[in-house]
Amino acid sequence: STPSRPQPTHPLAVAPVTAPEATVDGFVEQFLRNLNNGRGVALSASTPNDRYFALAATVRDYLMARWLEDVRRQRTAQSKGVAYLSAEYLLGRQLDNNLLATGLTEIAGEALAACGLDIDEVRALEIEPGLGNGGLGRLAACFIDSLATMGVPNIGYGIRYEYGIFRQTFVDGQQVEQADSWLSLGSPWEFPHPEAAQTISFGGHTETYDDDGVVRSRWIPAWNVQAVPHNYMVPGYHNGRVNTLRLWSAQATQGFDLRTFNSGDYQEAVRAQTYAENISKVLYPEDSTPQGKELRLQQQYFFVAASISDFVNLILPRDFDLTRLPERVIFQLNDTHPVIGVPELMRVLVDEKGLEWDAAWAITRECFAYTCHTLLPEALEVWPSDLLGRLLPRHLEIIYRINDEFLDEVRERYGDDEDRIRRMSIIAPDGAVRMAFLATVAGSKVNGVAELHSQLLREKVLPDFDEFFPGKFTNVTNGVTPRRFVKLANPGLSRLITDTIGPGWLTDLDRLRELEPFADDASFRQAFASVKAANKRALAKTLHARDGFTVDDGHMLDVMVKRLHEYKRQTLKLLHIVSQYDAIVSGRVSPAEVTPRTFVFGAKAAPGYAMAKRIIHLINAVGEVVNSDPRVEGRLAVLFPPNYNVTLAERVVPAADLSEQISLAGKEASGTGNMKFALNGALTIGTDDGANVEIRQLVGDENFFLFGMTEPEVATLAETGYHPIDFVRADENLQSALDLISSGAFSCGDGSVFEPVVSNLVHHDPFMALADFTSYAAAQQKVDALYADTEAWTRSAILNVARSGFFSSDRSMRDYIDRIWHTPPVR
Ligand code: NBY
Repeated sequence: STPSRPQPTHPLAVAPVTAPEATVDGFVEQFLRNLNNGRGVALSASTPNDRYFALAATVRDYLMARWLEDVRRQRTAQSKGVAYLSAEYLLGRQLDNNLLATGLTEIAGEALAACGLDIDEVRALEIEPGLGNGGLGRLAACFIDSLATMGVPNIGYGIRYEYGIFRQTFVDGQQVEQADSWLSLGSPWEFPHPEAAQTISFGGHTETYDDDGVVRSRWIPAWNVQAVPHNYMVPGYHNGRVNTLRLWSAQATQGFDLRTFNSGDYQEAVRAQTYAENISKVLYPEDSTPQGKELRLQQQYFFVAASISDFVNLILPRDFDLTRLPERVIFQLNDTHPVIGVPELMRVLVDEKGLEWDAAWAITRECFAYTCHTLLPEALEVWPSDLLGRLLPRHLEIIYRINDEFLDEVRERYGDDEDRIRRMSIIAPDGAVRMAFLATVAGSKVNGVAELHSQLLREKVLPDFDEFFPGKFTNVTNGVTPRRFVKLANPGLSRLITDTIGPGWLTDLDRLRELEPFADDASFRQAFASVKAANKRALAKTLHARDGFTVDDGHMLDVMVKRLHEYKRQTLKLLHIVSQYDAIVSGRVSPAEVTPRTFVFGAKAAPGYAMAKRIIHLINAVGEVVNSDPRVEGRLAVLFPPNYNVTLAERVVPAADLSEQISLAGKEASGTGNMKFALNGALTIGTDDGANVEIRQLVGDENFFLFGMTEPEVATLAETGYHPIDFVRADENLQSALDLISSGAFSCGDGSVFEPVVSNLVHHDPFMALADFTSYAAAQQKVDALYADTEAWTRSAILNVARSGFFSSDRSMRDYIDRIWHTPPVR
């Protein structure tokens, strides 16, 4: 039944919703009203958390009228929108971002000051929602920011994890994980709608039935959970647009519990409730290595089914002709995590809406597109068919039929090339469902996330599919939002840029090019260098307050922040630090000859990834020794602040001089940290990998420190046989650094502590760190040489900024729109 609509008569009730007055007085009034009426406290009795909530509510109030208007517009417009399906959104703090979007930053600061409050103290209380692991989740957050800023209708769909990525602490240098209870004080940014919950089913069996002479299949599920939507505002920058991020939270269904309760087993009823609510309890902290656990498949289906139902049954008009679904939506699959949406849409169209299979398949193939974010074979998700069949029996049936029909087409094209058919089957020989293959068969387009990645995806990961589906594969190089990662993170640089070329660059980042001539302007260089110096002091202050670290003023800041993974090669950097230390303490060089550097690491290891955790331990151990050895004379320092997250990134990135992007060529799909650093005027030392390739092409060889093997060289070395020991023998510095670790120099004389790390490198070295060491060390000497020439360094840094406008996520969104989505902006 249609819910009754109110029939208002009062003029205020029929007028459009309005925002409070955008003045200091208006802000103060609204803030106090929110404090009094929303929190139920007087200013004099308020806690810091009350003030944070009231401030957030006030910012929300300014966005509300626009949001309501955009929600209405998106429902009534006949145009096509993007439904971005992502298991992760690594949002970062919301308050500053939303203040920036509304243009209220200064007014808010003055308003709070007029209430006797310091906005910086209030701001510091926000706990960032860490609903993602790393690059993939942060990319989703950048994309929804850009879509809102470009006025493209978009809903982001995902999971409202009660616990996000774990909080990392170090105990004796070793990682210890703590639960991230980011919701313990509530979140002022979300709008829960329990009354609009969707029922999501699991388990049971399928049966066939006769539908007027047609045999159809239907699903008789065994249990349900409720998916409760929580809406978040996604404001565009200074454009009056507000899109929606809709995250689903799992709740037990009442009927389900009641049945058990009526049978007298109260304990069992509560257990069932807990079981249901576990689905959105915690983010899986594995990055690039899927766990294959049942709960994870439950999470995936839970949010995808809720999202598809939301779009098809609630957002579209009731009588919508579903054969026209592709005119209204594209479901963008952020890696394979939401790929179960493919058979789900088929089930909805065929079983629930009564469409014929072929018609439903034609619609489905147009409605999905798939982005792959990896090249590591172990990172491609597969689901054992018994698990899938137990949890989603109807979906497994649908997948089998999709596969049968697909393999028929393959046979038609190639005859009985059984080898090819085995290679291309969505069902692996062991029965597992290959989700990347399913996404590729179903997707209208498949894209990689940087030129090199897309090329390797076509040539090495999915070559049969590239041949079979000409035109399906494309590239969209990643990008980052300049609002958060330049304007908010680096206000000093933003001011300098705006003073120099005007304010248009923030929504048209190519305009940074206009800075190029200023690289040769001594007074601009001076201003640029003093911004960098101020950012370094600000970081020093943050690290001192946060972790008790001291950062030496004159040091080069050499930064490697990203997830801890062997392919990213934190050990390569660490070996170089150890070799520099070794050179000093063994007297081969005097401290005065060493460029003073502070090395900053930030990295979380997946809790079950033992080698990654050992490497974290080793970094901390090296830091402990190097930082306190008087022979170093303070020329080298290793800092590893725990719990690297978006908030810390916003401090570290603007302060960095040198950006370390040193993955083994062919392993890092793109990287996005690399882009953030270049945009903030750090120079990159990096391999020919991921988006580094494009960064180097754009900023110029002379403004980028390239080292290491290329991807084809890596492939050749792997083929001919890689023996890391050969590279150790060929480089005395490397040999000596490894020996120093083995001697127990960083483990109180006990060489066994880090023996697993050393022996893994010397005997296996799966990511060829040792093969690239000599080349890396040589590139680091070039870094030192350029850094000694302050003017030349600054010039290069300016050119990095001026030539990195391509890496705006606005540009990525334009590419998605042109190559994949074909969604017009709505004015
Ligand atoms: O996606 C990253 C890539 O490593 C990076 O090169 C790229 O820039 C970025 C954005 O395109 N991939 C990534 O972050 N992958 C994951 O986060 C991830 C997380 C969880 C799982 C798999 C991959 N999982 O299955 O649990």
